Amino acid sequence: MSDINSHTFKHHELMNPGHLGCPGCGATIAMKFALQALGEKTMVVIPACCWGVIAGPYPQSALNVPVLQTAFATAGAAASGLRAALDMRGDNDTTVLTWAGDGGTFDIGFQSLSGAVERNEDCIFVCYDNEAYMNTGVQRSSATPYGMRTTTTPAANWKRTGKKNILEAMAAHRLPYAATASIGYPEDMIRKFEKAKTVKGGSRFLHVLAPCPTGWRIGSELTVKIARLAVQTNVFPLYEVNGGVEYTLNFNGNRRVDDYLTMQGRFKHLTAPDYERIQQMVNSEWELLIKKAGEFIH
Ligand SMILES: Cc1ncc(C[n+]2csc(CCOP(=O)(O)OP(=O)(O)O)c2C)c(N)n1
Ligand code: SF4
Ligand SMILES: [Mg+2]
Repeated sequence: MSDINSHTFKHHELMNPGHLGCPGCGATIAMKFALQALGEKTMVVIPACCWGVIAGPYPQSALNVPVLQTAFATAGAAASGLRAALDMRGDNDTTVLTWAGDGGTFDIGFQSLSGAVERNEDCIFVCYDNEAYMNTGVQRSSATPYGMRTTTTPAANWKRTGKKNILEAMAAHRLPYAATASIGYPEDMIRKFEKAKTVKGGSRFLHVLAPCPTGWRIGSELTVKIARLAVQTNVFPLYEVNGGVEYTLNFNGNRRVDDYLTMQGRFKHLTAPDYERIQQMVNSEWELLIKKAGEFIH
């Protein structure tokens, strides 16, 4: 990738060293990069999720930007109200950023997000995806991948359905900009947040893979490595969609899914035929993406 390792940070640190996340929390790293790109004129809307805890109890805060905590299902609506209030005050500069987990995006928050994006609200909507309801004890969501054990898909009943393709669902709203990002590729992620900030004309959506050592049953030192492997195996491809239709692929992975799956306790029950099945699923999604992008573009 041409520009993936060539970024210089523009903004000073907007996250404090202390926070209430677990050691190695990918969602915490994701926020650090997002704010480095967006800068201090940002207001963050957080529904119920791990980040509702990570930020800390008022008057303490891990963030040096304002935070509005809202109900699990309502990030899109709360952000719309905040945007309207800022606009009434003549403040068009401040970025309104929703920061929801996969449960608050793919599942219970989906109607609110879809409504906000259909109205083309001038906000950046982010899903930090740790692929389950982590804050309440690792229950499956519709972002949980095929093969994962969670507390609601335990033992032999590991999840047998695939992950919802949230980026396609958002692209179907024909919003100005949507992209995937991984905390394992900070330069690419920061570039996408900077782009989301400058794109005018309505809603932007970013889907960020944020591994969770607790729920994925990995060592806290492996978060970034796993986030990179997800991209290198095409399990979580990096791409952008302009206007809901124009696809650009940012990275061409060539490793087998086994390299990703075998490092994680959440998949340790899987056998060779399961790896093969998942490889086939990944390959067919990747081929669809190539068709949409026309070709792989650096
Ligand atoms: C209406 C409602 N139902 C359930 C809850 C309990 N709850 C709080 S956080 C959470 C899980 C959030 O999962 P996700 O959005 O994926 O974020 P994560 O915790 O994984 O960061 C749940 C079920 C709630 N706060 N409100
Ligand atoms: S449970 Fe997972 S997402 Fe939540 S704070 Fe811990 S590491 Fe982060
Ligand atoms: Mg989650």
